[in-house]
Amino acid sequence: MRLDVITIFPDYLAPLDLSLIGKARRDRLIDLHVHDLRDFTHDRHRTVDDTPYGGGAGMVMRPEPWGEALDHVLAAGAADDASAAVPHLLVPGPSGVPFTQAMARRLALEPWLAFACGRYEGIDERVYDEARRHLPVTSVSLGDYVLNGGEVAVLAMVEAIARLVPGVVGNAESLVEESHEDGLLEYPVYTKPAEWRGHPVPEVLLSGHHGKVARWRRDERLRRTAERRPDMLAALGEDGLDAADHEVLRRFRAERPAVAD
Ligand code: 6GU
Repeated sequence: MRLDVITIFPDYLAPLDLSLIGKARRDRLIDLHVHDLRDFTHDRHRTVDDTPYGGGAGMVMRPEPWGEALDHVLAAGAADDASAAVPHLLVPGPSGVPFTQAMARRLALEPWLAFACGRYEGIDERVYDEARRHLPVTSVSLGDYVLNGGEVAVLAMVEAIARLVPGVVGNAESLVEESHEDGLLEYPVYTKPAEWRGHPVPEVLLSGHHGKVARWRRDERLRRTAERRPDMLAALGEDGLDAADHEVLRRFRAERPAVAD
């Protein structure tokens, strides 16, 4: 998979040299290119922003450097790999569609992704209009809060996507048994010692009884999801839960009555 990131802070992306993603790059599973937007300016001050038409607070990123940077990415990608058609352009920002595990799974199947990191009040809208003439363009948000720029969001998205590319995570099984893969949060985990600072490991996990362990883990997933993410339980609906699940949830709710909002 080829990844291109355009940013005025290339150093922000340095962590992508580390850990699993760094290894995937060295193994040539991920071909990551970071581009400095200022390399596509032509004035002495390497200006990328200007005041907004219509007035208002803050600065807007000018379209010309973005146009040249995207032209460069398209040309460089095509030169490196004639089979790569065009990238899917992802634009991180708080006004995008929610980035989810399902979206990460879909994007992990694509051969070429490009990320446009905006700063200030955003990028001149015509950059998207122009890009959409040649490429699929998707605005994506990590959640309902505001970051100063897209770089930290790109770190998160690249990690979420790249770990789903075959070969990047050694143990493919560990990708399946995860929060957000099947609509429930993950169960709590424990390792040795069996007792630590007066806290014992739940006894069922030491029993060697696989059936009981599996039921306990399912119960804990239901309990956690009901407590932390009632929206996920609702989305799972009746079909996602069986009679035993409903009984666990009923007992859990009786123990801990819901707080009215
Ligand atoms: Cl993806 N980018 C920025 N700049 N802010 C955000 C975000 C993304 N997601 C939530 N807030």
